[in-house]
Amino acid sequence: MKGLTAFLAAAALLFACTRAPEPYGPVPSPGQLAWQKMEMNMFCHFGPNTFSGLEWGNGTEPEDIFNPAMMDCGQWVGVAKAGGFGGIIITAKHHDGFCLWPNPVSSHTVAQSSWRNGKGDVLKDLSEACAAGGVKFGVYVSPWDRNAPEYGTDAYNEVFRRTLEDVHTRYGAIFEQWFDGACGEGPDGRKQVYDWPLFHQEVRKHNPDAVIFSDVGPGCRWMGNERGIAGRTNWSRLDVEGFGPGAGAPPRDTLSEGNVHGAAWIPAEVDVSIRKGWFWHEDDAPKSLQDLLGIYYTSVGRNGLLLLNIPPDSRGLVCPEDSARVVEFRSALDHIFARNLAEGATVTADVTRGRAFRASNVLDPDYDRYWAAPDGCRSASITLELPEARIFNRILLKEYIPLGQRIAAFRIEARHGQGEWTTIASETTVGYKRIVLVDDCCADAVRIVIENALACPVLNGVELYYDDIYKL
Ligand code: FUL
Repeated sequence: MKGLTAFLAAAALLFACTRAPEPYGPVPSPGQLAWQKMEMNMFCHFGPNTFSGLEWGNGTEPEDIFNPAMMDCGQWVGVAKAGGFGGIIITAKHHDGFCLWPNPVSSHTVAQSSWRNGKGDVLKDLSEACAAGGVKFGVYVSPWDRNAPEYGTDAYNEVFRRTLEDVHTRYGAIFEQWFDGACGEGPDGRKQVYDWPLFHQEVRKHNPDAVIFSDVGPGCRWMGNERGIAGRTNWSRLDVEGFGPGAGAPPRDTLSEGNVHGAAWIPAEVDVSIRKGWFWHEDDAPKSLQDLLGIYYTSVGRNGLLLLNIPPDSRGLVCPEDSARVVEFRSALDHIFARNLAEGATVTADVTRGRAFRASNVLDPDYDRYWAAPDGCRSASITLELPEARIFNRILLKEYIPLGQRIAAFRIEARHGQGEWTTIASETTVGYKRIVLVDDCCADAVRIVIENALACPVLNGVELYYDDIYKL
């Protein structure tokens, strides 16, 4: 009897330790997870402002101003692919109200312009080019409208719903719907009370997997600035109760860091333009390669998704300066992240959960294989003994977010030869992807010390890289 009890106890312990950890807090939906894995998307601001030189058109621009004589969306898609952007989001309608497709509930659209004799349709061309190129298609549709005669009355909510219905039913699957928070008043002081539940419902009806962006989600959130810099601490959770998009949004530092105990999974999207303006202007120029690499580290490297705006010019093409910069950016990233110097390491942890969750899983490229500490364990460390001393200056960590975001504080230590362990970085959150920049470090062992986690930590990647050229 005693033997049986002991056997059952041992079996229970084994079972407890081979079970996957319970998720902690809110977790990403399948759509949000697929979205996060895209890492970088391309934004395209295009419309009357491309021709007028303005950033916010006032809605009275004649339709004929829109005349991109050489427009070729296949070229935009080519730029996206060269840059490694998995999706393109186009300003189907910006604040000036001009619609880049023949929206039947508006009289301020491509159909009223003489471009292609009123038969042109940017959304049709772009969605087809995206489908042909294997790039996902997304839309920005500004709720604020400086042209719609109904704006500022209840009737506008229905006009906007029908606008969304049109966009979401004519152009195939839409992976992201962007709702801008900007909402100024028209010259006559008109204000609109938006019916957000109606708008969300309309999007979900036609594209249930679309991630809905606004300052407060629900799919992903604005991260509080247009400089490309997410919080060094960045939780993918947010409390939205009592808040709304635009003026009703949480403070910017909250948007940038999220809420540690936030009730909803609303990860950060980092929107920033390759140029000063969102729209193409003749006297503007692309950011430097160093600036773009910095933005990569403060967006993708800080648990954010980078939405980089590359605005087509007045010919309807991405200009050569911008496309060349995109190609340079991609080749720099490919160079920096070419070889994972953690490969070949022997990985151990100071605690074990069972074979299925062993420490060496952090080297397994299969996304769903991860290292997990036992339940109740809030601190743990994982050590990589490298085959020989190696020089690195970027440490990339991945938390297995299908189980929620758990790590709140960690440090990275390095050891060379028989020397002491030295702390080379101390940080807070990890999330989907965290890239820590350190000075050149030569070490034959690296230790990730998780000092504080909200539930047993889970990591599905520890990688080391050496940037020998661009060094920020
Ligand atoms: C802002 C807008 O007002 C800008 O024009 C731009 O579209 C940017 C992405 O969002 O709120």
